[in-house]
Amino acid sequence: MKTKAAIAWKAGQPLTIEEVELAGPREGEVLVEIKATGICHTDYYTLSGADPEGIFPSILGHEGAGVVVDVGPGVKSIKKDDHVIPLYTPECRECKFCLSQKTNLCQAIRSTQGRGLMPDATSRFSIDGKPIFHYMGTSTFSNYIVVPEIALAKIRKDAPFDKVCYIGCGVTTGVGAVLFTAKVEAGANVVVFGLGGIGLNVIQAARMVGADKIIGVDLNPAREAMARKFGMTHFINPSKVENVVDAIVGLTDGGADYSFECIGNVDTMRQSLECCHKGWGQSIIIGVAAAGQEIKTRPFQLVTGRVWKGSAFGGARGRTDVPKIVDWYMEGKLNIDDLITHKLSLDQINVGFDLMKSGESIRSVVEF
Ligand code: NAD
Ligand code: AHE
Ligand code: ZN
Repeated sequence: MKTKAAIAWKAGQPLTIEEVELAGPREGEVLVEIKATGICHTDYYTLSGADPEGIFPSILGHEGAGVVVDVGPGVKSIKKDDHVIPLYTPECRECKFCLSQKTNLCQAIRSTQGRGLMPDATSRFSIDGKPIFHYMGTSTFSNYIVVPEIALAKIRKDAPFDKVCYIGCGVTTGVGAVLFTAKVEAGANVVVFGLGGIGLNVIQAARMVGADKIIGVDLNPAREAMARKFGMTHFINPSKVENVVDAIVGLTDGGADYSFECIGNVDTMRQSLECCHKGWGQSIIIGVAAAGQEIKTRPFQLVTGRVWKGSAFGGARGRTDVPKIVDWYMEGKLNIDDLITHKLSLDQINVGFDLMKSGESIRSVVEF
């Protein structure tokens, strides 16, 4: 079949909207009509050329929601007309990683996914017989996609696609980092570096669990009002203080219990560790830094009990946890609506990247 999609032909160039040939689902695969997709900073990161796994030409996008159109042979857990969120972190429930119960990083299809291919090492997308690569196993900047069954979370049918698509990455990443990775407890002091599409979700989850001080750090002064609405109690603009770490330590009687880096900058990653409380403070790294970047600190920071941890997709197990997060939104426990600041058509997708770069948008959502 044909599908309309935004193609990333080369790093650093705007996407172009084209008709793409899409081959049907094979064994264990599912054809999904994407109804809406968010634009995440990671799409921009890969498009910029900074991602060592970036492959071109490809169809980016990993924050979608849609409806199942057809299933391939052997598919058991998903049927036509199901509403789904594609998962860039699948959940096979069979691999060593899934069975360990220690991580959400299912590795069943990670190697082909990282090479822009389906599990059988081929692409379903092509133009004039030449393959176009998949991205993060999802490629939600295409109206129709083929994905493995293990990479789909089945969600309730009354959830609006133009809102819950954001649960495909940003909401789950931010909320999950608080609930599943850090397990923040009531009364804890929390610091959030970067008040964008991820950081604001960290803030709303910190409020949800009853955190005490919730300190936001961002260079963009326009982020303060939105972050306060989501639960931030104190705002630090790094350009207005002499030393960000000292400012946080001063506000928190010695340091944060938990800090979350939601920028992707190795200098703020260091600050995120060093602003933590001696003996127990944990710094959770969410931001994705460019190829070649490295983090550093004095090892004494770790010797004296501060902890550096990473979090991918908020530590969420997609097929299990994503339907629950959709329920939380539908029950009014999570605010997604106010974070979706812009709605676009596929033809306007490059505007979405411009709005992100200029700091005007929190999330832009493309509706098909
Ligand atoms: P975003 O562009 O919406 O937000 C980034 C925020 O950081 C902005 O508000 C910006 O003003 C602020 N900022 C930039 N540089 C700063 C600095 N030096 N000091 C203080 N503030 C600064 O991005 P997003 O969609 O929220 O994504 C944030 C990061 O998280 C990205 O690196 C993205 O790739 C990554 N990410 C990781 C995961 C994961 O699973 N680990 C998932 C989604 C996104
Ligand atoms: N390919 C990148 C890594 C990018 C990365 O860390 N991705 C996160 C999700 S970001 C979503 O917006 C992730 O889940 N990582 C775990 C994994 O297996 O990729 C690079 O820098 O190499
Ligand atoms: Zn993302």
